Amino acid sequence: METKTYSVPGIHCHHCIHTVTMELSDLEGVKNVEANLETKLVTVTFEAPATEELIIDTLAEINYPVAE
Ligand SMILES: [Cu+2]
Repeated sequence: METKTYSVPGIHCHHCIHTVTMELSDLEGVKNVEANLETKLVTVTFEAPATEELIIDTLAEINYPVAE
């Protein structure tokens, strides 16, 4: 199990929080998602088959790309 935090500047409101949380939670292996509206940080706890690459790719696909 791994926990990583990503900066997602596209988060603007509670709808964004909901979307990001739902989409990442749907990934097999993702155990917990916490998205913070004020800091725009998304903390994800996951294990295989989920990977960091999959999480980053998923965020990009739903138009919430992770900041470099
Ligand atoms: Cu929003």
